[in-house]
This record gives sequence, structure tokens and C-alpha cells, in this order.
Amino acid sequence: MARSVEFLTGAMTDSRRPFALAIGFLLVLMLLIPTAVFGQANVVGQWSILANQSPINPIHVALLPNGRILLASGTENDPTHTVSRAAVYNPVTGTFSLQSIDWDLFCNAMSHLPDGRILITGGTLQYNPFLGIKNTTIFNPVTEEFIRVQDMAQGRWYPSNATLADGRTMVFSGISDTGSFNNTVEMYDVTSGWTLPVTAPFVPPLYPWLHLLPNGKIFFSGSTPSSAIFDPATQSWTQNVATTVYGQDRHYGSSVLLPLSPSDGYRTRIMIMGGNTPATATAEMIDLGAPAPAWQALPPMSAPRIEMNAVILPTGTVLALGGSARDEDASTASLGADLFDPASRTWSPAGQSTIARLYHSVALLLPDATVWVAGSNPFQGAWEPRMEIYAPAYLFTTDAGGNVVPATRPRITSAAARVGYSAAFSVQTPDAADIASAVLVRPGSATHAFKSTAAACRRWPPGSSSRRRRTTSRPAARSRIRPPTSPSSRVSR
Ligand SMILES: [Cu+2]
Repeated sequence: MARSVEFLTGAMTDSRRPFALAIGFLLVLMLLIPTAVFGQANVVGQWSILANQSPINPIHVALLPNGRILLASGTENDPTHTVSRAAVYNPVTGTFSLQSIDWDLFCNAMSHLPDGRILITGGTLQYNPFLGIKNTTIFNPVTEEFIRVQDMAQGRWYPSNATLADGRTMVFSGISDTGSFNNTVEMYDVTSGWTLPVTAPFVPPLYPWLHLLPNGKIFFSGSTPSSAIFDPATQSWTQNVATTVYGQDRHYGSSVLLPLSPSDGYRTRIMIMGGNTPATATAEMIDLGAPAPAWQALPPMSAPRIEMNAVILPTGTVLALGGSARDEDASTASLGADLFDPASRTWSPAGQSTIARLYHSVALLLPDATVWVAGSNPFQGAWEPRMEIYAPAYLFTTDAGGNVVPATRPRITSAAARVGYSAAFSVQTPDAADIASAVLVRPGSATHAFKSTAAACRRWPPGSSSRRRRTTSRPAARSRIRPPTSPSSRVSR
């Protein structure tokens, strides 16, 4: 008999529109998994190479609300290419649908709009030296069509997008269509278009790391040593908010907003790791809930990583993978993956890939709670078509004989098609009695070692059987904690 588990999302206090909350979030129900006794997969997870390969260079990827993956590669970092390409990958069937686009999306930024479509800013106007295009592109995951909407004021090559609490999207940085550095911020609204550009009082790196905070502001965590905060309400920056312990540019390292939880009042912590060449293995965290927030050193990863990826898993841990000690040098590839537990502030081994993942490699958490890993493009025109799946340790258990076996997955028989802020919603599952916790995970969008809509998870406290209503401890600013996004329902099993 199917029973339901109910959840209550936070109150929406500051949005201009009543966005439906994240149906596109991946709802991941975690089973109580027995403690591992033997074996490796149930301790470090399992890496496997997929039989099928990517038909295009997967430089810019986004998980779609329907569980498929958008690859918006443009001319694929190959100046001989005359066709700009994109593809949609279905990880369930292993099939790709390819198409070409009339403008070059290579070197864009991608993020999710509140309605589940993908907002793509910029791209390439010219190679070597590179210039950026002004184009704003929207991809509809239902029709799989790209449309061009209002241009930005200037071109952007290597910008970053960040979803704002009110559903708008901010874009920052990039090389313009004239070759100048575009250090303006513009904000996009699906109904009214772009705001006028506002120049920042500093020159950011390309592909800056931007994270939405629960107070509605945007934290800029690098890759430069000096952190800053942008207030969309006043369109102003506060500079020199903190300085990293590492003190050098962490270019092509990574940055994540750690999972926000109602149990600690959505305490906001940002973690940065890796980057630079020769690369660093160091990692740092800043706790914005501290009286005087400052970057603090964490234990290092097992290997230095430039061109790495960092993926937040539904358990709240951070998977750090790929990269190398020297940039674009496969002989120094860091093949072992690491798993960081923010609760204990420790790293543990997460298995070993056999494929060097360097420049332009990507990784995304999928709805089935595995991690898809693809790409690597250290030189123009040469790239890695093999794709991998990393199955984390939580997908395995041991049988009565002590053998490592796949764990039984919780089944979702139905779930709400739309969820609003401060509204209870139910997920039907025959496994409710065995479910320890649930998380909503925002779909990721990855490029150049960073996820511009980094997956912020929100965990409900453990314990549950049927008809249990989960309540949040504080009723504040929910769209900032979980920025609006929508899409069709897609939940994991
Ligand atoms: Cu690039």
C-alpha cells in the first residue's frame, strides 16, 4: 500500500510573483542503509564508463527538469567548426538528440529560470583572440527549442549567471564583443528583459563564483582571494568581505554553497577548493553565520585539482573529482575522487576514475542520485567523448553473506506536480517506514569547474513513517533559501 510522506516548504515572503517552487528539484529519498561491513563500493562508491559516448564536446551542461541533460557546446572549442551544436542526452535510454543553432553558444553561462527553462547568456563571437556575443538564449526542455530573446548590452565570453531570490537572473563578467572586460552586472526578468548594466567597482575573474545567500544577496567567492557581496536591491557591491587563507587565485578550482538546513536556521557556509597551476589541494570554508565571517582552512583534498568539479550529493556531502596538478597535463591527472563531510569537516576516499578530466570537464548529480561525469578538452579540437557514472556508496549495501550489493531504492509512486512556498506537499511511497530523510536538490548547471546554479539541498530531519508532516523551524525568506525554479515533476526512485 502506498503511503505518503508530507513536507512543508518555507513561507515565501519576498517574491514579486507567486512562483511555484521547484518541482524540478530532484526529490531524493534516502533509505536507511545498514552500516557497511565488507567491500569497496559500499564504502567508496563505484566508477563505471558508459557504453555510449558523447557526440559533441560537453562543455556546458545543465540538468533539465525532465531528467535529461542539455549540452550547449556551440562550436566546441574548435576554430575549424562552422556549425554551432547542442544536444539533449537522455541518461535513461542513453540516447542523444542533436541540433545546430545559428549563433555560437561556446563559452556561455547557463542557469535555470523559474519556469524550468534554461537561460543561456553570451557565447563566442570570434576565436583567438576570443570575443563574446551579446545573445541571450532560452532553451525550452519541453520543445527542445532554442529561442533568442533580448540581447545584453555588451557581449559576454565566460560570464556567470546567478538565480536571484525574486526569480530574476543576474549575469556578471566576461569578455565583451569588442574585447574589453565586461565587469557590469545585468539582471534578467522573463517578462521585462534586462536591466541597464551597472559597472562593478572591481574587475572580476572570468566565470566568477556566485552564490545566492538566504538574505537575498549574492556572495562572490572567487576565484580571486578577495570575496565580495552584491546586493541586487541596491545594485551595489561590498568589497573585501573576506580574504582566503590560500591567498592566490584559485582559477578552475571550485566553490559550493553547502546545503542549507532548517535544523540550524539555514546557516550559510561556502566552501572553495583546488584551483591554480601548479594546482592546490587546499580547501577553505567561510561561515556567514559567524560573528565575524572569515575563510578558514579545511583539511586538503587527496590531490591537487585544477579544472575539477565539485558536486553536492543528497547526503549533504561534497564530491570533489577530476582535475590535475598541472593545467591541461593529463600525466598529472588527479584520478581519485574525494568526499567531504561538512559535519565532521573531513574528507574520505570516493573511488578512482581511470579517465583524466581536465579543462571543460563537467559533472552533474542525476535524479537517480548518481553523478554523471563527462568531457575533457585540454587542447582545441581534441576532447574526451567517454562518459562515466559515479555511484556513491549510499547506493550499495551488503547482503546476509557480507557481499556488496546494490541497495534497495525507495520508490516514489507519485509526487506533487507543483509545490509552493510555505505549503505542505506529499510524496507517495510504499517505503515510507524505511525512509530516514528527504532532500530537495536544485538541478545543476556546470561549466569550467563551477556550477552556476550550484545545487543547494535542503534536508528534512530524519524519522518518518506515514502521514508525517515536516515543518521548518523558521518561517523566513524562503525564496532566498530555495530560489524559484519549476519544471515538470521528476523525482528519483
Ligand atoms: Cu573554456
